[in-house]
Amino acid sequence: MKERLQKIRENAVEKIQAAVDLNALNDARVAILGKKGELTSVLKSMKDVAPEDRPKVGQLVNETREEIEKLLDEAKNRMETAAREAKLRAEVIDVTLPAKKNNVGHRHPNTIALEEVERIFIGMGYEVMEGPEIEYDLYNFEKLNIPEGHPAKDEQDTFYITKDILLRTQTSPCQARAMETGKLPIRMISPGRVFRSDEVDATHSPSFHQIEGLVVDKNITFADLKGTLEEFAKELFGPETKTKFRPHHFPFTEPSAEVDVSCFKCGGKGCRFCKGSGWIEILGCGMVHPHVLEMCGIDPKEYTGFAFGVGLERIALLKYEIDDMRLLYENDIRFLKQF
Ligand code: 2NM
Repeated sequence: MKERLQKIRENAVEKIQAAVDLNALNDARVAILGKKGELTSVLKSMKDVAPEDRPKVGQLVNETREEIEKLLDEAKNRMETAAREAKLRAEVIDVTLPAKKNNVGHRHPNTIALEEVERIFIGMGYEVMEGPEIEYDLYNFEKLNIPEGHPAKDEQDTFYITKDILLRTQTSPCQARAMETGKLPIRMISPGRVFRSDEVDATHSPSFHQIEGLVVDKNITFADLKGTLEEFAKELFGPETKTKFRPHHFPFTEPSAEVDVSCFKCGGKGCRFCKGSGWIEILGCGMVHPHVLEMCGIDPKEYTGFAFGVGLERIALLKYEIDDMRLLYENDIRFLKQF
């Protein structure tokens, strides 16, 4: 019996030394101390040992067992410590490496220009009100005094979805909707995307952005319109800026005007930027046509109003001296980074 236990012990030492990892070590433990293990089978055969020898043999078995368990535990600790050390070595952070560059994006030139225009009008007490890009013909044309047969309604210029539904060609439908609510007075701007069936070139795109403004109250006159837009031009292009109102025609305003600002590059003397004229056209405006007020549920004998529309891209191109609108849509980071 003593030799058998000796053999088991030697065998165990060999198995434990041969174990390369924790799994192999566990296999060794099961093979020796497990239910069907070598030492366990010795315990099972105790019944064949003469009763008087049993205490002695039992003690021997226990000693062997304790010895093997001690060896197993030591091997396990050794492996775990080695694994932990390897992990720590692998996770070492080299604090001398250069830091990763943090790439912070910024606003698109269109957005910068939009926020500038919004800031100016909010400062004058205007609300910003947006509306749907898909509109009814009724709001985009009919209520704005653009009737059936008007050239603006041509399929060549407007994206129709059905006979009555289209992609808005201006943001004035937002203003028709605001007037219809009957909440007066109104001081609002409506910025947003608009659509026209145009070929792409340096100054045209089938989708661009407009900011339209509307004021409706008692006793609003053309003087209010002039004062407001002069102030806007000074805020946007600098305090030296002069404005010029030229008669024009829009179906939704009467009278109507186009507004030029003195060239902010040459101060009005004439340069390459203003094509020698000293003036740059920036927006259209006018007194809201009484028929438009009426169709939107406002009594033109009691209320009057003015309205205006500016192209956002036009403002961005002018302000940042960009000569091709397509650059605003290509999203080339090398271009956008400059603003
Ligand atoms: C422009 C020029 C002139 C305009 C008119 C209206 C409304 F809804 F009140 F009739 N909104 N915007 C308007 C007037 C727009 O864009 C060049």
